[in-house]
Amino acid sequence: MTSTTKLTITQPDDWHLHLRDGVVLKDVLGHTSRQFGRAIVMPNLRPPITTVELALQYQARILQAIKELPENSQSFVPLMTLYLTDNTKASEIAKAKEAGIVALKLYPAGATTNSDAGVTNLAKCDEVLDAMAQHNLPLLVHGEVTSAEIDLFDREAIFIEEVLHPLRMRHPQLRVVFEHITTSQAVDYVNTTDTANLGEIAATITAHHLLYNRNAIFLGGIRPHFYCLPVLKREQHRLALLNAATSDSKRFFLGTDSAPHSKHLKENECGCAGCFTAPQAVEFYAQAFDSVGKLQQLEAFASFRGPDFYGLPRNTKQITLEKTSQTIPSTYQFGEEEIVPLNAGKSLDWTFLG
Ligand code: OTD
Ligand code: ZN
Ligand code: ZN
Repeated sequence: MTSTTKLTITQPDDWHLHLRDGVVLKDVLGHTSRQFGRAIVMPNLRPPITTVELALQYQARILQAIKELPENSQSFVPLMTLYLTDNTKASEIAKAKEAGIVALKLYPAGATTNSDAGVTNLAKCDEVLDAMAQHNLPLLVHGEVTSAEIDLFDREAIFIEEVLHPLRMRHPQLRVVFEHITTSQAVDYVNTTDTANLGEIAATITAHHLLYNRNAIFLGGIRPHFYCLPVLKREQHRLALLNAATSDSKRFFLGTDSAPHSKHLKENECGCAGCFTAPQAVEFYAQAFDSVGKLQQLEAFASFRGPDFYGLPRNTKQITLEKTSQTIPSTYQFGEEEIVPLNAGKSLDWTFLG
């Protein structure tokens, strides 16, 4: 009897990624471009990427950084997004489409890292959302309510009822990606939604939400590298996500939400939110799929459903993973600082060969 030892699949894409900017950009980009063909680049810089002009300038900096990477990483394609604000103009949408921007991102103000400029009142965005539906530009949603009085662990489930569903009812042509879902309620909503009368919906799922539940944050002490937003949830939610990701549904696809912060900003009295998973992203997903005997579903989740949703061609290159154990390095270079990857120093069953 032999078990699967090598897995060759179409090169995957990362449909939700934080690349940052400036001195760390090249270091961050190197990890993702080694494994993925394309990535949707999140616009939550400081200041945020709110206009087509800013997005094109950011894209140019990324393309410049790509030129300094190894040969086999140079075909990487960054897909750009705009950060929706109360003041985004409807006229910016046609320009965005024209410039190849793939989506707009909704951050409820204050929901996550660098979201202070986010939307305070979605009613102010009705015209923009209509223009997006008209131009077939999807809305990518950070799906958490932000009121301080709502329990952190309930914010996603409440967002569905209070914000997401009403939003789709008001804009029935709008296509939506519910980003980095973390709960069974989100899985159920995406699975059972009325697509006869409402716009298409899909969801991205991170590797860390497939592999860990909230105990990981508190295992023998406080573990800042497992803290992200939306925060890890109970085991029952992790199981629902794993079930969705490995199912035949076209609505769930890969988005790492790899969100790098320097070691000192994570290991801090008020540590930043975000898990840095880019260096071993594909291996983490393989580990999760393998844990339930569903490796045969990995290619659809990682490489097919994302491009199909965005109306882009699937990648033609292939990548290979081997079931050989690797030890995750304790740190990587991050500009002039260091960064700690998720599960640093621990071993992983899978290794990316290229
Ligand atoms: N979550 N950290 C960040 C973004 C994500 O909500 C997200 O997309 C970040 O640092 O940009 C995080 O925990
Ligand atoms: Zn988010
Ligand atoms: Zn993110």
